[in-house]
Amino acid sequence: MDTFVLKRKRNDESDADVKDLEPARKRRDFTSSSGESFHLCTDVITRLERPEVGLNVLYYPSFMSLGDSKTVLKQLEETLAPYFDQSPNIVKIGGKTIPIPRQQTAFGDKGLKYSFSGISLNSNAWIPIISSLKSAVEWASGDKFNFVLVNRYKNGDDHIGEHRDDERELDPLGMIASLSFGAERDFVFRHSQSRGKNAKRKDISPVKINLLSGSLLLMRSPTNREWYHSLPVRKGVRDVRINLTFRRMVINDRSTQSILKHD
Ligand SMILES: O=C(O)CCC(=O)C(=O)O
Repeated sequence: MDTFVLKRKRNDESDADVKDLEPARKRRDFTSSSGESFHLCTDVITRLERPEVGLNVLYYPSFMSLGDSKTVLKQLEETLAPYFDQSPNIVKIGGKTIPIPRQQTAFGDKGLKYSFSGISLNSNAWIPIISSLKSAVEWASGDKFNFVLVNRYKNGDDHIGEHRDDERELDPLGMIASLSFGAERDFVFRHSQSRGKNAKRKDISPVKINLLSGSLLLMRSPTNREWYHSLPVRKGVRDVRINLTFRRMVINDRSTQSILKHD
C-alpha cells in the first residue's frame, strides 16, 4: 500500500517521519473521579492537515505516560468486562450471521444508541473511569461529548473494517476524539474517492498512523465525511488494546438511533 506513514517513538522528536511538531504547550495534572492522579500532556502534537482533501486530524502521541496508560488499561479491563459480556457479539450482513471481530460497549447520556449492521448498542450510564477519561479528552480538545463507543481488541486478529462514523445523529461538525490504551496498532485513513477499482482520485494516498498506548487522536470536521478509517488485522500483535471514541450526538425526540455499516 502506498501510504503516507506517521510513526513516532514516544518523546523522540528526531524521528524523521513526524511532521509539524510544536514546542511545549500544555500540561495538566488530572485527578480522576476515583481519586487517581494522571499527568496529561499535549506538548507533542502531530498535525495531519490537508484541507484540499478534507483531512483535519491532530495526534497527541504522549497524551498520557506509558505508566498511566497501563494503569488505565488495567482499570478498564477490570471494570468493563461485564459490559462487554452483555453486548452483542454477532452482526447480520446480507442475511449472514457474522461474529464481530472485537468486543464493544457504549456509554452516554440517557437514550443514546449506537446501531450498526442490524444490531444496536444502548448506551450505559456513565461510570467514574469513563467520565474521568471524558473530562480529560474534553480538556485537551476544548469540545464536549455525550457518547463514547468502546472497542476492545483482544489481539491483532481483532479489527474494525473500513468505515465512516456516519451515524444519523452524530453532530456533523463535532469532532471524534479517539483515546487508545494497550497494544500499538496501525490506524488507516483512506479518502472516499480513492477507494475501489473505479476510484476517481487514485492520487490520494492512504494515511497510516501507529496509535500508541495513551495517545489521543482528534478527527475534526470534515475528516469523517471525506475519509474512511479502519484498524486492520495485525497478526504479530499479541496484546489487548482498548479504544474509546468520544462523540457528540444530536439529541432529538424523534430518534436517538445511529446507523453504521461495517464488520
Ligand atoms: O479502535 C480504533 O482505533 C478505531 C475505532 C473506530 O474506528 C470507531 O470507533 O469508529
